[in-house]
Amino acid sequence: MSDIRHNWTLDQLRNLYNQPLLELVYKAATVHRQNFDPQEVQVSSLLSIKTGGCSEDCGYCPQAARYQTKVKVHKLLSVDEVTEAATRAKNGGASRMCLGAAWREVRDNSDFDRVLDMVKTINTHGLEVCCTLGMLTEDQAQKLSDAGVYAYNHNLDSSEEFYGDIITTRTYDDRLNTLKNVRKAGMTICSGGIIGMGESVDDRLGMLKTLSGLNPHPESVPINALVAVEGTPLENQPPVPIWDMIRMIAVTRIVMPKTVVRLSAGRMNMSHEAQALCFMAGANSIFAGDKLLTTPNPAFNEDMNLFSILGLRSRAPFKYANKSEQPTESELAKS
Ligand code: SAM
Ligand code: DTB
Ligand code: SF4
Repeated sequence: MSDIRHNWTLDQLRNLYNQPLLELVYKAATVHRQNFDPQEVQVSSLLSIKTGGCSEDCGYCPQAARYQTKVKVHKLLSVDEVTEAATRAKNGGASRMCLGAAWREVRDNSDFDRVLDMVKTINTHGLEVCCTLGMLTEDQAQKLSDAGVYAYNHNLDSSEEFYGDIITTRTYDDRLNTLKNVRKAGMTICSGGIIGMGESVDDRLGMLKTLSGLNPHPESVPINALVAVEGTPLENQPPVPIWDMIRMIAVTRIVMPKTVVRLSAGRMNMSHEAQALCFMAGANSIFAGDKLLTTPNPAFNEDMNLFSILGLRSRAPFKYANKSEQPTESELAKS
């Protein structure tokens, strides 16, 4: 089993990232096999429960009110609408439903009460629930946890140094503080970022340094390739080379060996062969279903076809004991 470390230095991360690509993939694949069943992939379904009209200025985001994008603004969905979507996701083979809201932060009002009802209802359908609703106070985090939220997604997005180039309406410390509240309330942490926004390799690695410095490590780390959306300040960013995505996933796998690494946004621009290399490099989760929050994602059947070609299978919900996200040694031995 690999050691869990919280003290990776930037130099060590650079050495990992810059080694010959196939060496890096081989090392990451080895770490992956020591800690997970490499044929198992966790499948999440995403649903935007409140779309657009957000007060923040995140440069990548089509849901920020200040940018002219084609996103159709929608107020908070009803519990029934969300239940219907959860049933579809479950029948499609997802183990987790992730509810996203275009909010800066949660407010203590009837919308929040409705989200708590959504969470309780989805749990009764046997799906893990993840929420991504913006910043949380300690008290709000506890309410979500009590309602049965399994994971809270709150991304650091990039390094602290680059953060201010992309977002000015909140700080890196605000993000870290919400993560602290999530941890305190007993939910698992899902936190990662985006590559392809114009950041340097050091910025990508700086983010991994911060994430791997958290103790315990986040249980899941989504790595998104920027989806450059018309109307956002980042609309003209060139697509990130797939080799960067593979390197980023591999380094994430090596430095957080027991964390679920999610190959997140950006798969519409990736071939099956490219995605196969990402799985080889240690990715073991995806968002499935033909829509992310507002942008397209591969169709569910296409992903199941890819799984069948690669010999991968979807992980069952609540599979591992005590929210650890990875098998115990005896569970691994049985797989
Ligand atoms: N409003 C909440 C927040 O910002 O935490 C939750 C929803 S927000 C859309 C969730 C995450 O989606 C962001 O932190 C960002 O990492 C990712 N995201 C948003 N737009 C994206 C894009 N165009 N390409 C890739 N990832 C994106
Ligand atoms: C994450 O890291 N990626 C997901 C999820 N967390 C919420 C969101 C991706 C959004 C891509 C742009 C869109 O569809 O609006
Ligand atoms: Fe709002 Fe979240 Fe989009 Fe930022 S990423 S503009 S906070 S919805």
